[in-house]
Amino acid sequence: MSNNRQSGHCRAKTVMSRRDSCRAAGAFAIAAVVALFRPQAVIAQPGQRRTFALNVKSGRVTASNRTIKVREGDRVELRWIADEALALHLHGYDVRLNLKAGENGTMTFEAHATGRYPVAVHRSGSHHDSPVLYLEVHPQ
Ligand SMILES: [Cu+2]
Repeated sequence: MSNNRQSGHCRAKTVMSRRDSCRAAGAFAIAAVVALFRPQAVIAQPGQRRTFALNVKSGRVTASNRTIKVREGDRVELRWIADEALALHLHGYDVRLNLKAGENGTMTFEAHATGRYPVAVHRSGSHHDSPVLYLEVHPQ
């Protein structure tokens, strides 16, 4: 008799604890779903500050990579120095910079538009040489 009662009590306890763990698993699953759809994942994060030092010699950038990559929304700073006087023109963003030989010059802008944009050298009049650099703005 007492054995039967004990086993019955045990079985009830087992069922109870199973239900509890089920409820806990359910709550965990809901928390995971809420975390996945938090609005924070949708809101654009503020852009980073990206600085590039670029050295132009004989009309060419000496940096190993002639394509620089940034993210949409970044604050971009292109610090130029050249061995001759020249005018630089970042197409698309339409940022222009006149450099004197051996003097630093900086282009500063926010990368608000995605795409691939050339930086051309203007030496005389409207003559366009092949781009010295490409700026790639990738989506966030
Ligand atoms: Cu141009």
